[in-house]
Amino acid sequence: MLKRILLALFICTAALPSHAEDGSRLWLRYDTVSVCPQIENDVESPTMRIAVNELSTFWHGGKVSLQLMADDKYYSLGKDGYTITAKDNVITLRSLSETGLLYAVYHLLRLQASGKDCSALDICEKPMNDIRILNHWDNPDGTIERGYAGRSLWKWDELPATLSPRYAEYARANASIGINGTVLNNVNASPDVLSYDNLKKIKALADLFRPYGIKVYLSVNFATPMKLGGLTTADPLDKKVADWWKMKVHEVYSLIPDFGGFLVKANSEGQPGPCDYNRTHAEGANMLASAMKPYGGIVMWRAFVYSPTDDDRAKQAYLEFKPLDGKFLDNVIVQVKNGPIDFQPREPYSPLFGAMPHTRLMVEFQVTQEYLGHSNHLAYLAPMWKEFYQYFPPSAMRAAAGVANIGDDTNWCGNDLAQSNWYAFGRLAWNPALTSQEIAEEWLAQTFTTDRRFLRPMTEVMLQSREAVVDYMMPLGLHHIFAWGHHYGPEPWCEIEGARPDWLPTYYHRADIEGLGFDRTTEGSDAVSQYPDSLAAVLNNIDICPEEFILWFHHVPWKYEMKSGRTMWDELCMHYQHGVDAVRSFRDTWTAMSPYVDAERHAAVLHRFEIQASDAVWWKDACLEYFRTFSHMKYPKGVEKPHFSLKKLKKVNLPIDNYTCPSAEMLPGFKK
Ligand code: GCW
Repeated sequence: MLKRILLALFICTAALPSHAEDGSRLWLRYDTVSVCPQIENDVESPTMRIAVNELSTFWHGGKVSLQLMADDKYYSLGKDGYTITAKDNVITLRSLSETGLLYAVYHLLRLQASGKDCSALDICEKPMNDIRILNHWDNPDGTIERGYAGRSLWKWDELPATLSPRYAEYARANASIGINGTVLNNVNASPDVLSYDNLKKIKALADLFRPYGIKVYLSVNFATPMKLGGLTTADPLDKKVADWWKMKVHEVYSLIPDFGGFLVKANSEGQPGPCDYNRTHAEGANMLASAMKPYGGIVMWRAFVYSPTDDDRAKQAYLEFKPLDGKFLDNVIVQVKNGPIDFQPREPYSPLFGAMPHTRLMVEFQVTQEYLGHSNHLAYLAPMWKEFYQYFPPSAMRAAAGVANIGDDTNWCGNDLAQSNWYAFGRLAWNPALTSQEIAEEWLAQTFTTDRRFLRPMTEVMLQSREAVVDYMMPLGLHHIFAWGHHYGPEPWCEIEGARPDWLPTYYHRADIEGLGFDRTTEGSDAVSQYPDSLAAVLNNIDICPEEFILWFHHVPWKYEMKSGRTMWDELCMHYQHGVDAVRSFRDTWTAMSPYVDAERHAAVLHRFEIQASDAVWWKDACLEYFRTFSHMKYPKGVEKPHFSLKKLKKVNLPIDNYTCPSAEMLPGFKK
């Protein structure tokens, strides 16, 4: 008991730094206590020290008792589950594991920070997914593929000797939302990642993250035995190759005994893989999985494959992976992007989900906004991820990955509002049944203020934001009409001689004199038939296909009558206009929020909204003016005339390396 009290007193007298409101504290802007709460805890360990420290520093209520339990109830909640009960002015947190207790502590602090009443609690939590993992696309040179928040957090040159204080802050933020794994490097992986020197750096991070319940994973290059090991082949059925991997895996585990596993992008976009040796993805994955098996490690094998020679790109992952169902070892999880193409503003779910009942599958979401306006646009993504779960129930999977939007920017994510997507990813990976609104409200309350005059309008803005982006970029099922290379602005007309056709917008929108959209019906590419029969029948029929997917599955005549009674062209125009109007209203709402938000973050976010509002017009003008060269139809009433001519828009050259404000530079002085 004496030890416990001393610990609490020590922490309470420690001076805490005061923080500027620069976004660096994320949603963890707890007020420190002046009177130390009473905390009861019998376990002394690094994890419990963090848990007790959090409570001693930030818990403003009465006594809290932390209890490790080992009975049937807690076994059934699993190692991450926990309960929180409040009775007679004592709050009791119970779990099978210390990590579970840490999660319970963050739950309690979240309730407090969101202004919830904590006097009568009876909470029982068990995560839906066992693995809740971020995928960083960070390169050894400090750049981040599709990263829009500065450079990599990982300072490889300084590791392992120097540990940036941000590593622990990162781990703490993840633990606070239940994220329990991190893949540190890009799926386009350098073989050097597995060099002994580099593994020592990885070990330093793993040691730091461990008390927060976070395991470290690595993306590996399938040809590493050749490039690092000097072998002449990486054929997974070659014994020397398998032995090399066993040796390397042993080395990894001797440094990091709880190493999580490997993530592999193979035979995709130029990466090496088993197919280079006429082996299947299952043969490649199983060879690695066998090496991991003795240590309890897993292999996450990506199903993101497509080649330029075949027909419809949307069909290819299914065609390649479905025949392999049941052939993967049980420590392989096939990681499938939520949609069949590539993280577009709206995609139907990937038909692989549900098509491989004898294989462990996990979903890969993209938290970083590669196709959603980078860190300039607000697109709160909980509604998008919930849309996926609505078609494909979460109970069928035990793992979820999110491509991180985190960099070394002071506010971590480039845009303060983009922190909500890191937060929402974690919360939904834990519990996909949470509503988008609940998550938005608790994030806003913790990140800014619990004042209802702020929460009500801003929750609405968040909830509408993703649909607005779909509307001004790619409504009605349009997809991949981005400018070449950077995936930021519109370039539906893009033609590049010699380029892969499936990297060009014209491949996807198929605009012609008749109409617009990709015919994926049984008369077209037949991608519809990859879905379960009942759904395929709906998607295949233009009259009942959900309109948000109509141009994904059908080549629709310009004058086709939509449910609203408008022609498809008019409907398209109305969606683009709605997107533009919505973003202007977001900007105006945010402007009116200045009494509730500190000046620094208010100005930073307002600047991004200005860019987004101007980008929305750019998108609308570029797409509609271009498609009009096929439809030859007029803009309907209520749709603004274009601000820019197609000729001018075609000349736009985005400064790709400068992500801060491309469109404002391009459209000087543009105002609504
Ligand atoms: O969306 C595409 C991106 C690539 C990415 C690839 C993938 C890491 O444009 O930058 O590469 O997907 O998911 O492998």
